[in-house]
Amino acid sequence: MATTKAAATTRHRELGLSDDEVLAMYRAMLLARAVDERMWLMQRAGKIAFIISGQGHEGAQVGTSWAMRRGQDWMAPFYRSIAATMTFGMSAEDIITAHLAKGDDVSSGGRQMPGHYGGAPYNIVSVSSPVGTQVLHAVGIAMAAWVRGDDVVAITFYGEGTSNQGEIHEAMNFAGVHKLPVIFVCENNGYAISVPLAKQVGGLSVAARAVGYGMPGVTVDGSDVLACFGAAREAHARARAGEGPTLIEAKVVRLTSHSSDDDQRRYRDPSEVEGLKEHDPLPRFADQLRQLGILTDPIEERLRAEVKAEVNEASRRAEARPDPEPETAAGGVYAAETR
Ligand SMILES: Cc1ncc(C[n+]2csc(CCOP(=O)(O)OP(=O)(O)O)c2C)c(N)n1
Ligand SMILES: [Mg+2]
Repeated sequence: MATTKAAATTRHRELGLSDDEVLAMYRAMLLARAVDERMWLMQRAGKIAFIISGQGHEGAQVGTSWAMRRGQDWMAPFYRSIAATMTFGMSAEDIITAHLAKGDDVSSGGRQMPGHYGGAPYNIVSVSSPVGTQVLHAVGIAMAAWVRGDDVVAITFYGEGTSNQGEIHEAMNFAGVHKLPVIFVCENNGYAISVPLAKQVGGLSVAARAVGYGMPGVTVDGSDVLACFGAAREAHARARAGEGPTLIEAKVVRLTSHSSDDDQRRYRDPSEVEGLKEHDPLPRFADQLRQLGILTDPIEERLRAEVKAEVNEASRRAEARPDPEPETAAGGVYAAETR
């Protein structure tokens, strides 16, 4: 065990992370999971129309987003990006408010579907429903930064099913040709709703395609937060140095059904679902931090109590916010309305 401890100690320090920072990363994951779980309850209680969960993806999201500069870089997320958008600045209250479609929600004033995160104050571009469009947006942002000479890196997230869409290949090839400062994070959870990986990705590897786009492709264990951080930190440095984009494929697990409208028992064996728990990034990170003595029982208790209080307060405040005015329903849809 001593060797493991020594190796683990060097690992986060070698990545430039302090003990406090890795604990903050763990807290961020706990908070994202707690917000996610609370929203399932709110959906079941009829308060939220629909929830599409990030449970199982938190390690990849917190790890990669942690390498970005909040308020300077840009993020183009997807519908599972609860932990990523929260790491980039959105609060528990922002996320819950958006799901409740309240009138002053930062993402869209209550006019987007649940899971369509965004926030101008946070440099987070709004999610669009057709999967993969956000990848083009990230490349456009990186292109604009390059043209203007701004020190900006764009990061975008999407699933492995989405990685087969035509515009993904166009976006990546364009970014590769022009060496744009963009990081592509594919959260490969092995399913596109009910369709398993073998029926979506011919070569079974998303990262292997990177060579054809003219960029490095890295495969990481998405349940290993530090591995994800390390890959993103390197990709960020490469982007800033003018060396172009990176494709990171994070192998993650989808711990829930695709969404609250789906029932994975119809296409996933119960033993498979049970086996996913060992890849849950939360207990895995907790174990690593415990081995180092960074996480102890009293610290874990304190963190869980803080997170619970934060989610309670966020839900209370979000529920008390006003609904949108009916006459704003078509706002942002027709050009004439925006004048
Ligand atoms: C262009 C387009 N096609 C189909 C859909 C319906 N759809 C929504 S999510 C999804 C699955 C995407 O799977 P993946 O990219 O692996 O992401 P995951 O949900 O597994 O995280 C599909 C097919 C859509 N929203 N947009
Ligand atoms: Mg998938």
